Amino acid sequence: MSSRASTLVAADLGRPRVMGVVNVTPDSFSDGGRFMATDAAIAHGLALLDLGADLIDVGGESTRPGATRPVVSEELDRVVPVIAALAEAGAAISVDTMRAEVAQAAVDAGALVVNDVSGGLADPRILDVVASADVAYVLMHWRAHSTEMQEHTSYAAGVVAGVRAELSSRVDEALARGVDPTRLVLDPGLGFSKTYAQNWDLVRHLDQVTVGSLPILVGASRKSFLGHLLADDAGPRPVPQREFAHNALITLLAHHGVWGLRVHDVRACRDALAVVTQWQDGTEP
Ligand code: PMM
Repeated sequence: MSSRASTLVAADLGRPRVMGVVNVTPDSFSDGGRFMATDAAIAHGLALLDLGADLIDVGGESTRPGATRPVVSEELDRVVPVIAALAEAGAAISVDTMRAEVAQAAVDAGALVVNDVSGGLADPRILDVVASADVAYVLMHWRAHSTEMQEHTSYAAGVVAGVRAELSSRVDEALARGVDPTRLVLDPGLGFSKTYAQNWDLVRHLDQVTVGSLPILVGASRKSFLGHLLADDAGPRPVPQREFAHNALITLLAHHGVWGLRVHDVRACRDALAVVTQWQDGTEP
């Protein structure tokens, strides 16, 4: 069935789409507290659009390891006014939430994408919200909430087969609840119940992670496996100094073909994608 959301998923931009992150949280690991005020979050979203973001991902809950959850009303207060203002300004908005109530309010405020890091496990009712609205659904691989996710990194058949099998069963559940498959995007969930080495295994074998031919979104920006890779005697590379490595990684991912990249630094990402486009087909960036 053709819809706004399936068109958004299927559109061929000739490059991965860029999802710019706006975390309206006090405690996200990379930008917590910077965009907590509604005005600051809106201004940041508009700035990311100017820099070339295709989608703005607005989230009100930090998912960094060990984070405690906001109550629903707090999450709603954080994200809904930001989504409404950015949608009004013409932006394509994704809401980063695991909660059905927040997803519904975000859709009502104009969101086009529900980005659920729990793939419908944290609050299964979110699948009903997605099924009954004209929205795309990013279904991420997830095993547990942030307080305990790093206790669940054991994959009997290896992380690639394990993530694929678990994504596949979540896709089955979403379809059973009536979610339109043309509106689905999968995400391997880098950093969520994954060791550093498992993240690298996943990015190296993304083609084996997907289910059928569903498109893949990757969120690697500023994550700790990059900090670990670049560690020296002083410890892991600090969050603000991981961008060059991230850009190298997304260049590789783009060259091998992903649907989307979830990033904090939109300009750096668009620059990398311009290089990939030029490399691949010689069209002017
Ligand atoms: N990572 C974070 C939050 N939301 N959503 C998707 N789809 N994929 C991710 O990898 C992802 C996400 C955590 O990162 P942040 O704190 O920088 O937002």
